[in-house]
Amino acid sequence: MTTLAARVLSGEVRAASRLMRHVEDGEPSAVAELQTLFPHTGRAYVIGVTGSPGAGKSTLTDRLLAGLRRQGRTLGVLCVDPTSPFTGGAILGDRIRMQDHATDDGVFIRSLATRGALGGLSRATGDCIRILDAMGRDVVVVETVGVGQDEIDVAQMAHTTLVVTVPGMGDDIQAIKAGILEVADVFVVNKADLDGADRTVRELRQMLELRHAVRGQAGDHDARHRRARAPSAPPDQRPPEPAGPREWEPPILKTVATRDQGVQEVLAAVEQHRRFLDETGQRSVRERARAKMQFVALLRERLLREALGRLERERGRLEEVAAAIVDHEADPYALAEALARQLAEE
Ligand SMILES: Nc1nc2c(ncn2[C@@H]2O[C@H](COP(=O)(O)OP(=O)(O)O)[C@@H](O)[C@H]2O)c(=O)[nH]1
Ligand SMILES: [Mg+2]
Repeated sequence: MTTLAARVLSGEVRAASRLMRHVEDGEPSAVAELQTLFPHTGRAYVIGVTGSPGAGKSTLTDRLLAGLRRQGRTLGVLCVDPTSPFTGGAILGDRIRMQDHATDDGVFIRSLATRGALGGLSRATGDCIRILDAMGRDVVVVETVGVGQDEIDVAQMAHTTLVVTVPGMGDDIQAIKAGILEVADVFVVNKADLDGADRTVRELRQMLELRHAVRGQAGDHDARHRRARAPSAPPDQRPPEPAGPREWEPPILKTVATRDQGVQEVLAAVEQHRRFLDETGQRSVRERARAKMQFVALLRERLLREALGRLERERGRLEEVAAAIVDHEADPYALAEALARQLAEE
């Protein structure tokens, strides 16, 4: 057994930190370690906290950690912020803000930033969730900035996703509509001490009602999609549809994270959602979605690395190839086709 993985399994924080660094840097040696850990994963409950920069995600996460610690749970926290390169201020801020927990062995906090880009963030996040899971952490909280496909991917790795918004961000709600809405299990209107919190709650509620109305219509794409994703028995063996639809209604909760107001209600909503997932069998649906997401991220990065490696050996560095494309000296379609065909033939 590889030592780093063995040390992670025994709960050693320093080993986990090191392995996470390798994972983040895309070091090939991490793969064997992750393989060793994999059979020991699948127990942790994953909570996603997503929303715009400055919405108060870290402050809220910090408060949630305190609450979960009081319940006796061990925790892992990943702050995924692609907008903070390397020594970015936000990461430092997170560290300072969460310092209360620095001396608590039951809380393990780590920041992840994009190093290699090219979609490596979701792969690295998925791997780090598994490391924390294998370490035996009961709950893993993943904080992400809610913009972009990568972040939506990451949000989909959670069992329960909190979408944090703040008063007076009409545009923000537009952005939420664009994609994050579908992954929100609990809406949090943080900074409820500021003007306009109730209005934001109303706007969110209207948006949910609208979605509901659209869903209710025949031929609704979303509902069909949802049914199609449910664990499926052959049609004739499928139990009759329950009379009342067992759909989750995302609650909309107001918080003032800085004053620890409303945080217990958020934790209660997470617990309720967890029970809902268990009772309806949707937990396994989520876990399949997550497994799919993680596997696709892994595969994408792995194949891309292979293809780009070959490209570099045969045609020069990616930047040079890009310059050749701009000058019309290289045909991007032909290059991609050729690389894909070569990989497929091996
Ligand atoms: N007024 C007010 N400020 C808050 C609240 N929660 C967080 N903040 C402040 O908002 C700023 C951004 O918070 P942070 O947690 O770093 O946001 P993140 O970027 O979403 O992680 C900080 O200055 C916080 O102190 C709140 O409930 N009310
Ligand atoms: Mg933050």
